[in-house]
Amino acid sequence: KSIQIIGVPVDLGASRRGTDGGVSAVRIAGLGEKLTKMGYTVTDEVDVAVPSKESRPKETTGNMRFRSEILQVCQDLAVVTKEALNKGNLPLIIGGDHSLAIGSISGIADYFQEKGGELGLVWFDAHADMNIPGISPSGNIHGMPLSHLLGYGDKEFTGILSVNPKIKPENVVLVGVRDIDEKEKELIKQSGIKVYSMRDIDELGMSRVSDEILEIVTKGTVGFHVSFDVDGCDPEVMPGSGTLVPGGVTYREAHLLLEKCAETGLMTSMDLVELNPFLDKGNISAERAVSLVLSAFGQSVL
Ligand code: DIR
Ligand code: MN
Ligand code: MN
Ligand code: MN
Repeated sequence: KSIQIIGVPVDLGASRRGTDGGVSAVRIAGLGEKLTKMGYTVTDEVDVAVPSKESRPKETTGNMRFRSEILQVCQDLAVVTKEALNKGNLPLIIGGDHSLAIGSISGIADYFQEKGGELGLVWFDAHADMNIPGISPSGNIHGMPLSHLLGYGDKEFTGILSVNPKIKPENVVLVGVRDIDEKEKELIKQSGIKVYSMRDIDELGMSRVSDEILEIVTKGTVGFHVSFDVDGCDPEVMPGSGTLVPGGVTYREAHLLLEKCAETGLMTSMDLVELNPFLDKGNISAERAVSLVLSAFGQSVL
């Protein structure tokens, strides 16, 4: 099996600077080498070009900050992820803030749509990322990717590569959520996507939650993508991220979910986002994130 690692050093979608460094942090933690050791071929590692904040006019306010820059990044990234699949590679996208997922998943979903297949989606996050321009309190695009993939919001973002919504609500699961904006709540309910909150994980346990998630994202689909925002984990596990929310998923629970994802043999691709090495203790968050990615790609103890 062959994996293409795609680096997207974007921090324009968030208020805190520094998620662009997440790409480096994960590479320094040995992602490529460790996947190779597991027996994967890691081919043609590429990066998508992202302009720095300093090189652009200031955008301190607005409905959708750095819209044109992020749109370009997402359009370029969609072409790259689709091309990776066309070449028989499994796309592994490392970020960068979560705005990049509009691009990565648009390319992946479009590839399968052309073949008549639907893509499932596991969204691991402390946040719902279901804001749209006009309801978002921050104007930060990293709080808007899931809504756009479902077809809500800015028409140029929803229309990347094709005009159809990239993902159907019945194929989406949000997990780890514990910080949702007021108006975002309404859109989540309206969309009908399934949400597993921290309470669900506490009451049912991650083993059962994982089984239920995988049932949903594999039913009627060709496979599923995992969009992994490291802030879904507890801040004690992942201190190196910009919008920490206490009471998150433990290291062991996250490993269990991802090991079960691997066991299905149906994971098509993965994003690893929101790592911020400037807020980290050493490089511990990136090192743990790499270990979690290895679980998603089938690493087990024995
Ligand atoms: C918040 C934060 N809901 C927003 N979102 C974050 O700005 O829309 N997503 N941090 O990961
Ligand atoms: Mn997110
Ligand atoms: Mn988040
Ligand atoms: Mn389905």
